[in-house]
Amino acid sequence: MNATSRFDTAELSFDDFKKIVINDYRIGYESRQASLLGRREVLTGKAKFGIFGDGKEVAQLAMAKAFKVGDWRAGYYRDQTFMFATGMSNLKEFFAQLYANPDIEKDPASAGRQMNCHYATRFANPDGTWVNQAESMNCSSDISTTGGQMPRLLGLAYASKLYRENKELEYLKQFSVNGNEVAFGTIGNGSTSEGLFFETFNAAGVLQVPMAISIWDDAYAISVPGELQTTKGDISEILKGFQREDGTNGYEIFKVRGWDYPALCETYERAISLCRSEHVPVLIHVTEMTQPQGHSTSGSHERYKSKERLEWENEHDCLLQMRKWMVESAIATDEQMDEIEAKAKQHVRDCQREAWNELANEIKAELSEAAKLIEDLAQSVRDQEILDIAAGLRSCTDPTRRDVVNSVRKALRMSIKSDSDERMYLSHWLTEQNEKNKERFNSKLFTNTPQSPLHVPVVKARYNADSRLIDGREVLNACFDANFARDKSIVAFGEDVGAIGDVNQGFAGLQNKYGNLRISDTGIREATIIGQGLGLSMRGLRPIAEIQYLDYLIYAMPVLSDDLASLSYRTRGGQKAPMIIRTRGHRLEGIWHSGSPMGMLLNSLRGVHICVPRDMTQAAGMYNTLLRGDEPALVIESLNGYRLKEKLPVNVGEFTVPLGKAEIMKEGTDITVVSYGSTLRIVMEAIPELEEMGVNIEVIDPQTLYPFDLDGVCGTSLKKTNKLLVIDEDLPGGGSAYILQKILEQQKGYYYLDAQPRTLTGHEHRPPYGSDGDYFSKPSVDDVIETVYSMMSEANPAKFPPIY
Ligand SMILES: Cc1ncc(C[n+]2csc(CCOP(=O)(O)OP(=O)(O)O)c2C)c(N)n1
Ligand SMILES: [Mg+2]
Repeated sequence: MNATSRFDTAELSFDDFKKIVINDYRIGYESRQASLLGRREVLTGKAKFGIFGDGKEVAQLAMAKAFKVGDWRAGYYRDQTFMFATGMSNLKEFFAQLYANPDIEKDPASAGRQMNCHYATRFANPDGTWVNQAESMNCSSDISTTGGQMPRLLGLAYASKLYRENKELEYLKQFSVNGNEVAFGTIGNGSTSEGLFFETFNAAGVLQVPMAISIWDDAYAISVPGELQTTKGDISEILKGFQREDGTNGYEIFKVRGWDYPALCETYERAISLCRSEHVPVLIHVTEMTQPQGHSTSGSHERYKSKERLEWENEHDCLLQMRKWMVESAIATDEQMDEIEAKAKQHVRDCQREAWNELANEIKAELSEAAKLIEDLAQSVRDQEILDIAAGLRSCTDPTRRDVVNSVRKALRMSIKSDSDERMYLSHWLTEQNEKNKERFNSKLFTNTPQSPLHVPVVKARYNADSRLIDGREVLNACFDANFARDKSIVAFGEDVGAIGDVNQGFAGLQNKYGNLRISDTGIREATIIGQGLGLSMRGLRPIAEIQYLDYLIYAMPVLSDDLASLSYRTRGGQKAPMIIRTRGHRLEGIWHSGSPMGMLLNSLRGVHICVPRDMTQAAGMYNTLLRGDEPALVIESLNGYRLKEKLPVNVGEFTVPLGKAEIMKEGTDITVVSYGSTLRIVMEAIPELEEMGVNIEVIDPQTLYPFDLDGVCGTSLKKTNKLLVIDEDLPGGGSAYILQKILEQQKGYYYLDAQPRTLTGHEHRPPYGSDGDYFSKPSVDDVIETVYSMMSEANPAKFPPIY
C-alpha cells in the first residue's frame, strides 16, 4: 500500500482499518523524516534552502483521503505529506527538487526551477495536448508568494460549476465528470491576512463553487504570532458571517485540531462530500498545528517562541499524538510502532541517497569529460595554469554545473591565442553544453508547442461590396459572437460584462444569446477575475477575463505576474493557461482612466503576450488568433476608439492577425516613427502638416509589443531613413525604452543611425483630468510634428530652420 486509503468500504474489518491507519502513520512518519533529513542537507550545504511540512502531517493524511481522481489542489509549501499520501509526489522527487535537479523526470513539478516543496503535476503534454484530467489527480503549480494560490483556486473550483451546469460542455470529457471535482486549497494562518485570501473567500461564497480551503494554523507566520495577524486571533471565528443559513448562500465552516487523527478524518469526509455533491464552498480551519523545526532553514524559532510554547509544541506534535492514539486504541503496539519508524527512516535515507546520486553522477560525468578536454588543451598549449584549472575542477567536492562550465570558460579565455584542435574540441563541447543548459534553465517561458498562437495560420480580413462601416465596438461584438458560436468552451466575465455587455458594449446582447454561464458579471475584484480565468483555462475552458480599464490591472498584477506569467516557465511546460485578458486603456480622462503603463506590464509579464491593437478590427483579428492558440495574452483596446467607424470584415470571426508582425502604416524616407495604440492615430494626423513642411515620415505599428516585430521591420526601415523616433504615452523610459532596446540592440538598428534616436512620451506623472490635462501631459499632434521637425532640423538646419 502506498497512497492513503479511504475508510468508506462497506464492510471494513478492524484488521483492514488497522492496516489503513498504520499505512497512514508510515506516510506521515516518512514525510517527517524527509523534513528532518532535508533540513540537514541544507545545513551541510548540499541544498540551498529548505522549507518543510513538519507538524502538518496528520491533517494532510485526512485531506488526502477525501481527495479523489479528477480533483484539484492549489496550495503552498507545507503540503508534502498530502502530496505523498495522494501519490501525486514521492520521496525521491522531494529530494530531487531539494537538490534542484533540472530533469523533468526527476522533478516533474518544476524541473529544479522551484524551491523545494513547490508542487505541480504535469497536465500539458510536450506536443501541447492535454492530459486526461478527469482520470488523474491534479495539482496546480505552487508559487512562493503567500496567498497567491487563492485566486487560481477560485477558477479551478468555478470550472466544476460550469462543467456541471452548462450541459453544452459535456463533450469535454477529459476535463470533468459532471463537475464533481473539488478544488482543494491550502493556506497558512498568517497568509489569510492577505487581500487575495479575503477576495477569493468572498467571491467563492457568491459563486457557490466546490472549493475546500484548509487553513494550516500553527499560530505563527515566521515570527509574527496569530494575534498580530488576525482580528480576535482566530480566522474561523471572524469568518463566521460567511456561514450559510437557511435560504442564503455562503460556506460550511469546520474547525478541528491538527493532531486529532480520527476527528480530522471524520471532518474531511463530511466537509468534502457536502462540497462535492452540493457545490457548497467549505472552510476547514485546522488549529493547534506545530513547526518542529521552525519556519524554514533560514533561522531558528527559539528566537521568538517562548519556552512554554516550544514545550507545548513538543507535546502536541501531531505524529506523537497519532502514535499515542494508535497504541491506546490497540492498532499497534509500541514495538510495532518502533519498527515502522525504523523502516521508514531507512527508506527515506535510501530515497535521499538515490536522488542525490542521480544528479551527482550526471554532473560527475560532465565534469570528467570537461576536465579531460581541459587537460588535453593544457598539454597542447603547454600551460600549467590551465592544467591547474582541470585539477581544481577534479578536486571539487559536490561539484555543480556552474563549476564545470566556469572552468571550461576560464580555460578557453586563457588560451585565446591558440588555434589548436584541442581548443576547438573544448569549445565545441561548451557549445553543446550551452544548448543543454539553455534547455535546462532558460526554456519554456511560453509553451512553444504546435498549438502556440505563433503557429495559427494567417487568414486575411475579407471585405465585399456590402461591407458596412460601423462602430468599432460593433466589429468586436460581431467577432465575439462568431467565436462564441464556434467554440462552446469560450466564456467571458468581468465587471459589467454580463447584463450590459461591458461598459463599451463589446459583449452587448451576447448574454441573452449564450446564457449567463458563458457571459457573466462579477464583483469588483480584479485579482480574482484573473484567478477565475487562470483556473478555468487550466481546466480546458477558454476564458476571456475582462478588466474594465487598464489602470485597474494594477490590482491584478500579483496574479498576472507571479502566477500566470511564470506558469509555463516554472513547470518547464508541464502546465499551461491559455487565457485572454481583455482590457482597454491609453487616453481618456483623469488620473485613473488614461494610463498607459506599458513599461510596467512589459517588465512584469514576460510569459504573457501583450497586444496593443490600433483599432477594433485589429483587436478582433488578434482575438481570433489567440482563441485558436494555447498561450496567455493581454489585449489592450484603445479606449477612445469604440465609436470610430470601421469596415466590418465578412470573415469577422475567422480572420487572424499574427502576433509579432509589425505593419508599415505609411511609407516614407526621412524618419522611422514607431508608435502603437491610441497614439498611433495622433501620429497619422500629423502626417499632412509634416508633408507640407517637407518631411516624409515612415510610420510603423508593431501591433504587439510582446512579441515585438519578429521580422525586424523597424530595423529594416532604419536602413532607409537612418533616423528613429519612438512615440507612446507611457512614462519616459517606459514602453519606449523597451522598444529602443528591441530596435537598436536586438535588430541592430544602431548601425544605421545618423542622428540621436529619440522618444516622445507622456510626462512622468499621470495625466490630469480634462482636455488641457491631456494636452499638457500626453503627446499631442503639435508635439509629434515638432519633435519630428526638430530631428530634421538638427540634421539639416539650413533646410529646416528651427521653429523656436
Ligand atoms: C507575498 C509574500 N509576503 C511575504 C512572504 C515571506 N514569507 C514566506 S512564508 C511567510 C509566513 C507565512 O506564514 P503562514 O501563512 O502562517 O504559513 P506557515 O509558514 O506558518 O505555514 C512569510 C511572511 C512571501 N513569501 N510572500
Ligand atoms: Mg503559520
